[in-house]
Amino acid sequence: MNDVNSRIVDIIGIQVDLGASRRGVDMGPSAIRYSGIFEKISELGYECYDKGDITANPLLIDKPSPNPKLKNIDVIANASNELYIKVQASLQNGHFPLVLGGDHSIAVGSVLGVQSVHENIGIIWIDAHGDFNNAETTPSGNVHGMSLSAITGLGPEEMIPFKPANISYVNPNNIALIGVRSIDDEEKKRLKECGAHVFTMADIDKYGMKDIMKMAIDIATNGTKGFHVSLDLDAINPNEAPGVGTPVYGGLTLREAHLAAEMIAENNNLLSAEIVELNPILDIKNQTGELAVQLALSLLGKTIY
Ligand SMILES: [Mn+2]
Repeated sequence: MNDVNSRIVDIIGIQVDLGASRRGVDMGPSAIRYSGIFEKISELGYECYDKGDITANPLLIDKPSPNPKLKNIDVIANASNELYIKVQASLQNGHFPLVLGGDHSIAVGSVLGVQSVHENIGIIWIDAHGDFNNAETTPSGNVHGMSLSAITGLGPEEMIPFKPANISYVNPNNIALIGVRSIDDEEKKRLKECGAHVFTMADIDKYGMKDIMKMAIDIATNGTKGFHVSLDLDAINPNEAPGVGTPVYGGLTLREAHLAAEMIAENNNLLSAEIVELNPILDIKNQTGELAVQLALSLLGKTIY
């Protein structure tokens, strides 16, 4: 069990959907708030602050990208910089930042914000995709598929112009990617070469979620100050989480996702978390928004009994 009494949660929304090809995940924070995230975290015994939403700078939205392989890069880097500052401030105050996306590009801001305070963190990245392309390998130019690569220092550097030189990249050996089932060939090669640990859906079928999570937590805590969880809701099977921009069948069940979140909470090394890629337009009666709240509560230590 987490020591809930010693923890204060800052909810930080970020309404950015320009890293994806399909619009609408900018409404994710609203849908999650609508499902009562603030009240439910408070009921769990935490002190909770809603820090509002970061929005895309309108002056940058229509700015042509200097590189067609990095669509909307300036507006995304700008919003990620704001997120970096907010996450850093939250941790410096001794709070727990809970980031609500937005598309997955914004993870560069949250992860580097945590890294700037804790210096040496691990990451558990739960996702149907690898998010490990860069400008050279991307088939689409959508930067939400490049954020994990950027924070390991393998590009694109343009996503993280705000990273101070003295803050190190995240060591791929401390990264566990879970739930993967859609990955580009070049992306696969790059992930294998860098030393990140990838647990595909086939691995979960074979070993079970419990053993996979044990391994993932070992990886993320090995020699680190703790870890960040980046939950892309498309990791979950689309019949249970239909409200995502890039659904892929054959994903995690609701119970597997909860098991992951509960094991993370029990381990007590979680420094920060984010939930991304919720698209309310594609959702069914906010089912995925409700699910996001339930998973956030499990991450924060809610148990059934
Ligand atoms: Mn993702």
